[in-house]
Amino acid sequence: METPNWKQQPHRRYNPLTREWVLVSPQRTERPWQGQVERRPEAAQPPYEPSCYLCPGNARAGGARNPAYTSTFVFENDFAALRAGTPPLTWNQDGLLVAEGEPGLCRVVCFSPRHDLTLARMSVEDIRRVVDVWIGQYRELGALPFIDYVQIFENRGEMMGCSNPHPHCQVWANRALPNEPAKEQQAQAAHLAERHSCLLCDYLKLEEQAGERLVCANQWFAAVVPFWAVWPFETLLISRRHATALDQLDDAAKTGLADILKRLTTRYDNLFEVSFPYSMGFHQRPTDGEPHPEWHLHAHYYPPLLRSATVRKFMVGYEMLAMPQRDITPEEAAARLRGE
Ligand code: H2U
Ligand code: ZN
Repeated sequence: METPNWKQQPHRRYNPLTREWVLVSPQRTERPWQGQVERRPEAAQPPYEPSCYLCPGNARAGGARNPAYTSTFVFENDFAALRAGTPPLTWNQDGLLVAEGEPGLCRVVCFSPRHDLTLARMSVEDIRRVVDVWIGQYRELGALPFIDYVQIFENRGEMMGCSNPHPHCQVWANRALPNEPAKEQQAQAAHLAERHSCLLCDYLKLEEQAGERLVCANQWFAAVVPFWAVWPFETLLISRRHATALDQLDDAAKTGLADILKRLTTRYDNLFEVSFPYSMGFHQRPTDGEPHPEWHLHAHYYPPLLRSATVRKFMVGYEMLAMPQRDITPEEAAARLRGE
């Protein structure tokens, strides 16, 4: 099927994972690119920062002290949003006032003892250790009877609410499937039931044929600007082999994941020559004990930067009240991420 020329006309695109639409207005970026990019020099971070609550040996809020760790380090979040002992009480008044007690756990994962590193600047070998920690956390937390979903996510950069440049991520695990994975689960289950194939396996085949939205790939993973992207340089990292979760990756694929994480974050950093801010996270099989063949392991990257290191995208106005909207097409965003 020949793709219409979407470069000129406003149109909406369908997100088959969430079954929602995004408005694309490419004519607003038709004006030629000025090539001018404001750069904001970044303050260089020291390898060890005495006031950092994530650096080895330092004190955290609430009195705990980090060990002198030399690789990765996991601890219970001192300000956890979820608590293990929360009773799962329910409250329902006429179907309109509805609430449930939500038990869960929140952890913080330090990627490296080095305060000045980021995933883009860590070695593949060291990122592989982080991948192993993620798999360990997914397994350990997912095995708890009151945990049906494990969300691994990273906020990077002040703009995305990251509290500290020290390389780290968070793991929140809870009883009920959260909204975003719940939408994706419904869509993936429906696709499997209707077509007897996996939604993201099918989607990735189309993207590999088209090529224009591919950002980078290795034998195990591919990163694309999804056809339905909302954030200017949003990407979707997809396992090329069907795997429902991180725990199904074999040894080579785990290293493949470390490799693609480094490549993708490096492409982001190259875009505006800054340590690129984003929120990212994995979506994968819930840990409710069901096999969930419909689930396909992937990660979303949602970066807020738009035209330069200082101009960012805000979800305001029309987007809060009506629907998400973007100006730069996913095809153009992918080309820029590839460095074209
Ligand atoms: P973010 O940078 O994504 O906010 O993650 C840092 C987390 O670290 C945050 O959730 C926790 C915060 O609650 N934290 C501690 O657990 N102990 C501390 O001493 C400070 C911050
Ligand atoms: Zn630090």
